[in-house]
Amino acid sequence: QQIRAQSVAVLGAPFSRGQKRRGVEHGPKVIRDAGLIERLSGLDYSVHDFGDLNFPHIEKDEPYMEVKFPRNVGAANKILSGAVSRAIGAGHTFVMLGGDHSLAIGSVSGHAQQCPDLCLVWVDAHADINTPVISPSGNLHGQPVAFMLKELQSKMPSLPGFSWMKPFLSSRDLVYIGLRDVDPGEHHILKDLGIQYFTMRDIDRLGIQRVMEATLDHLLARKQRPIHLSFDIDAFDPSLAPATGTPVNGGLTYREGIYITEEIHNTGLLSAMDLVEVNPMLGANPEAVEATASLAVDVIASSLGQTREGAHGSNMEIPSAK
Ligand code: 5AB
Ligand code: MN
Ligand code: MN
Ligand code: MN
Repeated sequence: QQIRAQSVAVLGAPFSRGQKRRGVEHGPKVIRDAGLIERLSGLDYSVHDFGDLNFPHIEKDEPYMEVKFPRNVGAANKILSGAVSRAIGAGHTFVMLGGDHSLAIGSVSGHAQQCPDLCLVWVDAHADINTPVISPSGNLHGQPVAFMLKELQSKMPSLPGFSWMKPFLSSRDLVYIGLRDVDPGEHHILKDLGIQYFTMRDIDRLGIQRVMEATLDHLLARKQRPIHLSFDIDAFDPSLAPATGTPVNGGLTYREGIYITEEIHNTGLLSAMDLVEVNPMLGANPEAVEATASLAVDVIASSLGQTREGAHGSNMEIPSAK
């Protein structure tokens, strides 16, 4: 089953209410300004840039328990979910530019509407699996995975703004890579549900090659199915990706990050991806912002088939000597 489409849809999601810092809503603009569309057009795709979504601003949005902006986050994700479902239904490989990571709720659920058997690779310093009840911050960008998992359904309060969505993912269809800042409640959930994860320590022990082998084996050994890659730029070391809201030391090297995306591409099964948490207001200077945005472009291009070894068309010949 080859699901690789020859067209890519790019959609910006300028949204920041899943956390408290301003600026991450400008992520789509700086990633485009770093040359994303040109880079993807250089690969073998027709690129459809659908621009940025328009999200409503819901004025009255009191916290629910400790959870901040539930109605705004719920409404934005409902809109995003519909847009992703339509793009995948039209046959595109889908790329979502965030915005904060609460947007994965809409992105992955919209993808799942078209591809109910999808699996999820979550590349992040964080597990983003707090339930609204255990979240230490109340920020929804630290909770998206909890909304997706069937196994957590009974632990999830009904938040205002989320009546449109139902959990759709089994915990065995998810693998984390890059974890190094996991809250106690999250750690309990990971262990309790037996979720497969590879922390930075696991990458130190095994090397990224064996981590990717185990990741793809876990998700694809029984059957080939569509992959959703949700890539939080804070998975990288802060020296490489400084312009982000929740940096954690000791992250992925450039080569580890690109190896992850090359291996995902090589499966031929990547169906949709998110690139989230680029915040241009948090770089110490313009260079820091440009470095982070350009890294985001490299991650997306590599996920879609840009290789380090190079490539050439099948009709190429070595020109003869004159
Ligand atoms: B990100 C924290 N676990 O729940 C929480 O950047 C951080 O999308 C979440 O991975 C980080 O607030 C969310 C402490
Ligand atoms: Mn995240
Ligand atoms: Mn993170
Ligand atoms: Mn973050």
